[in-house]
Amino acid sequence: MNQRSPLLPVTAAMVVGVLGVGAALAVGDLVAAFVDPESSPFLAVGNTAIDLTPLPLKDFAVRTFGTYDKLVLLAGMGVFLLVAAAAAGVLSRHRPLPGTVLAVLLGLLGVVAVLVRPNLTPVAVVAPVASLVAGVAVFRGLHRLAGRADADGPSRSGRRAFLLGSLGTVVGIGLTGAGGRLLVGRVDVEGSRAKVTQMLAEHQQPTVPTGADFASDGTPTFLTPNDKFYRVDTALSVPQLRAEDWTLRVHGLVERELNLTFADIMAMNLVTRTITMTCVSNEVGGPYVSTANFTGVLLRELLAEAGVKADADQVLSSSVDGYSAGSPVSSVLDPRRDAMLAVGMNGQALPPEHGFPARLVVPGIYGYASATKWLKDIELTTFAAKKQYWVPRGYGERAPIKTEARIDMPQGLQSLPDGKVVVAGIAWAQTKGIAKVELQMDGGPWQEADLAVTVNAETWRMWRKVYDLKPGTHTVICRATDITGYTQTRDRVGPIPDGATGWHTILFTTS
Ligand SMILES: Nc1nc2c(c(=O)[nH]1)N[C@H]1C(S)=C(S)[C@@H](COP(=O)(O)O)O[C@H]1N2
Ligand SMILES: [Mo]
Repeated sequence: MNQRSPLLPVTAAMVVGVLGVGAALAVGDLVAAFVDPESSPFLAVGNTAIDLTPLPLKDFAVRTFGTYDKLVLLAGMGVFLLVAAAAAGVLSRHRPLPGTVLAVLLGLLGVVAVLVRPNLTPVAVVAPVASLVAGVAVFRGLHRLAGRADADGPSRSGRRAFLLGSLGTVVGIGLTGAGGRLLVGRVDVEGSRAKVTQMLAEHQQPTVPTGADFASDGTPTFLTPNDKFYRVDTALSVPQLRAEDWTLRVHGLVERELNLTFADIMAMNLVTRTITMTCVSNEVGGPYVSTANFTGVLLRELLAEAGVKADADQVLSSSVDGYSAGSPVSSVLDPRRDAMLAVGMNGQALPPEHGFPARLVVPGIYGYASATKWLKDIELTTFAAKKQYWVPRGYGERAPIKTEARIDMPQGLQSLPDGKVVVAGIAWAQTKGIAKVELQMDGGPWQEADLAVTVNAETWRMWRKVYDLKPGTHTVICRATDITGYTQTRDRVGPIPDGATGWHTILFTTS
C-alpha cells in the first residue's frame, strides 16, 4: 500500500490539535478535583515552574507584575499550549504521529510535575495520567474523523461528522471543566471561615490609640484592612481548606509529638497582638509591609506542650502547598516577641489568601523565613540539617527585618498646588521600635519629623513634617533610627539575599 493518506486542511488540523490539548487539560482538572485540586497537571506544571524559577527572574516578576505575577505565568502557559497545540495539529496533516508524540510529551510533563510536587502523594498521579490518555484519545479520534471528512470529497456526510465530533468535544471540554470547578468549589471554605469568625467574636480586639497614624496626611491607616494587606506567596491557586479538616503535627526534636485539631487550638489560650509584617522582597519605598491584629496561640506556649529539646535551633514550618519557612528557636521562644500561630486577622478568620485556617507570624523576621500560611506541620530541627524553601534558592537562612523608612506623601513626581506641604510616611524596626525619623529637604540639614504615638515595638510608626516651600522642584530624603541607636544605612542594596537597604528619596514639585 503506497497510497498516501489525504492531507488535512490547515484549519481542521489546528482544531484537532487545540481540542486534543483542551480535552487533556479539562480531564486532568476534573480527575484532580476528586483527588487533590493541586494535582491538576496544568497547576502542577505551573507550580513546579515557580519552584524552579531562578531568583533574579522571580524577583523581576514580583517587581514588574506585583501580585499579578501568577496571572502572567498562567496566561503565558495558556498561550504556549495554544500555539503548541495548533502547531502539533499542523505538523500532523499527513499522519497523527507528531501530534500524538506531543500529547504524550505534554502528558508526561504533567506526570513528572505531579510526582515532584513535595505536597502531593503518589496517588495524585492519576490526574495527569487520565489527562494524557484523554489528550491522545481525543486527538487521534478527531484526526481520524477529519481525515475521513477530507477523503469524502464532495460528499458532505464526512464533513458533518467531523464538525459534530469537534462540537461535541468542545461541549465535553466545557462540561468537564465546569464539573471540575464545581467539585473544587464544593469545599465550603466560606462557611468554615464564618464559624471561625463567630468564635473569635468574643475575643476583644486591642484598640489602636488615637494619634497612632497620620492617615489624613497620607500615611496608611495604622491597621491595614484585610483586603488591603499585602500578599506574597508561591501558590498558583489559593489552597481551599476547612478548619474542621485541619490538623497540625508538631514533631522533630521534641519530648512529645503533638497532633492538634483546630478545636484543640481554639481551646488553648488565645491572645491578640498587633504586628507589622514585612516581605524581604520589599524594595526601598516598596508596598510589601502591612499591620494587623493577629489572634492566636503564642508559639512558646504551644511548643512548651511539645517540649523543645536543647539541640533544636530551627523551627521549620511547612504548608499544605509545599512551602516551608525556618525561624531561629531563640526568636520563636523569645518572651519579648510574641511569635504566634494565628487563626484570626483583624477580628475575622484569616482570609484564604492569608493562610486560612492557620498561619505563623513571628515579629521581627521577614515573612519568607517565618510566616508560613496554610500551615500543616512544625518540625523542631537544626539549620544545619534542614533548609527552608527559599534558602537553596538564594535567600539568607536568618532574616531579621531591617530598620527602614518610607515616604508616602508626597508621591514620587507628584506636583502639588501649594508650597505648604506635609511630608508623611512610615518607619519600622520590629522588636526594637523607632526612636526618630529625619528628613533632608533639598540638600539642607537633617531635621527630625514628628512621630505618631507608639503602639508597640513590633509595629510600624508613622511620622510627618510640615514644610513651607518655594515653587519649584524638590527632593526629600528620609532615614530612621531605631531604639538601639542604629541609623539605617544609606548603602543601597536590593532585596536578595536578606532585605533591601537605603534611604527612600522622593522628587516632587510645588507651584
Ligand atoms: N504557604 C506559604 N506561606 C508563605 C509564603 C508562601 O509562598 N507560601 N510566603 C511567605 C512570604 S515571602 C511572606 S512575605 C508572607 C506574606 O504573608 P501575606 O501574604 O499574608 O502578607 O507569607 C509567607 N508565607
Ligand atoms: Mo516575603
